[in-house]
Amino acid sequence: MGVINVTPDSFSDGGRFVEAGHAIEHAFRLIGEGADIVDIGAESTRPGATAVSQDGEIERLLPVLRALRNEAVPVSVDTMKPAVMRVAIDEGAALINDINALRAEGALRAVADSGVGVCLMHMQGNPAAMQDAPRYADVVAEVGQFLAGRVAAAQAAGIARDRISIDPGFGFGKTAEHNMSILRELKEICAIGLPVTFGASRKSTLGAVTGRPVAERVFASVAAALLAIERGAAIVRVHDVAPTRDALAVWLAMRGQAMKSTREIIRELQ
Ligand code: HH2
Repeated sequence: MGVINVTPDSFSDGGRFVEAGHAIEHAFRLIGEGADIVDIGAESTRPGATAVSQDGEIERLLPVLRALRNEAVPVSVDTMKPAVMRVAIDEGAALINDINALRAEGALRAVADSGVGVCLMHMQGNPAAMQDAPRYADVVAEVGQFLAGRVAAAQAAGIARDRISIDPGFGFGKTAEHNMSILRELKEICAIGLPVTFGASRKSTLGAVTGRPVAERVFASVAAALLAIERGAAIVRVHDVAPTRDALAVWLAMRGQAMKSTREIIRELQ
């Protein structure tokens, strides 16, 4: 899953793709590099980022969604707002990626009323304050319990299990130590029995581990993605698609498997 932030203030690439033309160009670049899904976000979740209004978020998303509408690669929209979810679904999004796990009023309904997939992510607290004092007795168990609860809520609202992915939320209300426990024990989250999405790309924990600024975290991000895949992650959310695919190709080759493109997979399914 390649990340496109149509935001002025994302921690990793803030401001680079806020203009629709740049975001669209970047989306096509990531597809060309082999992204199987593109995830478009129009509101930064970075601690301290300024909130964007519902209309502002829709305005940023629309041109990008429309430009990608006829592409074979499924488009995911990273949003917490039910009204934005509904517009994104109408405009052809295949997946709603919600860091708030559909906890906003009306969010379960917005997804249940459609046939799209959903990614339910764990976050302790809210984006503004989540890094102030994250606390867990057992981070992996608590994240797992939260995700299982949200899956149950989604199913109760009418979202079939085969439409759901879960994400432990690397960096969302977690210290570097919590994040590393989650990566190390990711199999526990996979044991819930749903495809796991994992996103450590360029995050500050990787900066803490390597001592590198955001722009120099590509190798650390690729390492984290590969470790997550090895532990069972089904989707890795990354900013650097080409190097991640190279690492995955080596891992697959070691297992005697070949890398497939989205187009090849779709052709096989037809
Ligand atoms: N991380 C970010 C945003 N959305 N969604 C999922 N499912 N998992 C993640 O780990 C995740 C996510 C934060 O990264 P980024 O989009 O690069 O930054 P920002 O929130 O500042 O736009």
